Amino acid sequence: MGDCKRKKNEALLLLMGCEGSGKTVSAIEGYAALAEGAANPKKTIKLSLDTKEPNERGTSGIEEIWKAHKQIAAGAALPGKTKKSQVYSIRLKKNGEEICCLTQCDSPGGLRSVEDPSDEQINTFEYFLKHAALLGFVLPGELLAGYSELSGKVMGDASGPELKIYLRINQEMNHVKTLLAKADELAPTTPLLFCVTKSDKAGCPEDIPDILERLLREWQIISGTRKIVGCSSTLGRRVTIRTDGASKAMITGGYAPEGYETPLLLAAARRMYVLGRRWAKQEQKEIDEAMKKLQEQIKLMTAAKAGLKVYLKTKWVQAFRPEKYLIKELEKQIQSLTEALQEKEREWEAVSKRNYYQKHAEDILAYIESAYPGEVMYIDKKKRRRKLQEFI
Ligand SMILES: Nc1nc2c(ncn2[C@@H]2O[C@H](COP(=O)(O)OP(=O)(O)OP(=O)(O)O)[C@@H](O)[C@H]2O)c(=O)[nH]1
Ligand SMILES: [Mg+2]
Repeated sequence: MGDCKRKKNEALLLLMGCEGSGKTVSAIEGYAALAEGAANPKKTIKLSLDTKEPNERGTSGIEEIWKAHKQIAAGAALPGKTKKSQVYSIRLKKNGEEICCLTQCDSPGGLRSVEDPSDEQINTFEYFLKHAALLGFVLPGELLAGYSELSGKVMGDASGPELKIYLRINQEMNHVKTLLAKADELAPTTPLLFCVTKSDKAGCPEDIPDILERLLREWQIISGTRKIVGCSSTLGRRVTIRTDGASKAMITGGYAPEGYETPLLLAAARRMYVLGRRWAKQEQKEIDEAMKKLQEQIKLMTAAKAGLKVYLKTKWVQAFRPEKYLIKELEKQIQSLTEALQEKEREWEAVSKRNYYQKHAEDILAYIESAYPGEVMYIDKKKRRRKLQEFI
């Protein structure tokens, strides 16, 4: 990655998956969806990309990716086999204001098809594995459809075409497991993202979360150590693609892409959540320290007041009583310190209201839920299915 170190406000997304699983199409259509703009029904959350201002990485790749999208939309060829890892980097805006930089890595066949990957390719891959906001695995729709068809059959009972499906699932899930073993060393808590691409081949998008959850449970990928999200996308629910003869596939009808912005947005939401959690901790730490000082001062003053009271009880002093006004002074000070302490307590409570990172994360998830109700899955660290809003 050379000079490409992750910036604070940057969300990295790594998409891994077998050859032809739909990674490049996902990268192209994901950026295109955001470049065209996305909004919730009430238009209170509008997400878009800044395609004019170069970012720290010089908005790398945006022109090629846009050109590729225009070609797909116009029915020209779909992308061919990716030969070299590509890193795309773009600024994400919410209601016109930049909230973070989104950087995605698209590698050829998740490195499986590359016979002899270069050192640079391996470095980029490991860098993303280590720093990504989400570790994304692409599972093509036909794999999920196949799994659904097997409906719990064990390998011994499968034969012919079923056995073929069984072996394909075996191969895919073992590959996911191998990559996860590597990720466990480099990034043991990064959440996982499973993207079901070509969902036109996998049936109804509302059913996909359940099938995906079953598959991940069966393969013990839901282990309780990481949060897991799952989403789906397609070039069109009734898309037709010509693959015969031509070197590159072409869309012949039904182009209506959906779901492609979700992986990018989930990565952005996760990054915002992590930054927000860190920010709130620091803010509250400072308030805690101020509160501790105030509590100590109150303690000292209260002790001084108690001491003076005892002193005042002696007969000799009672004749003069010059300290009486001192007690009043002390009481006043204790009162104002107590008020300052209460103010700090209120400030502590209000930290979450000032947490803009958290707000961005919540808004992004609210957009996803409004665009794809019930289609995005979230499983928490207790291995329970939860509402997407609870992902942060
Ligand atoms: N039916 C259908 N086919 C799709 C869809 N998306 C992609 N495809 C097909 O899958 C092919 C491969 O997609 P890519 O995005 O190039 O796959 P990849 O994962 O980048 O592949 P490599 O670069 O070889 O690793 C496309 O050329 C299309 O033929 C979809 O939503 N529906
Ligand atoms: Mg590719």
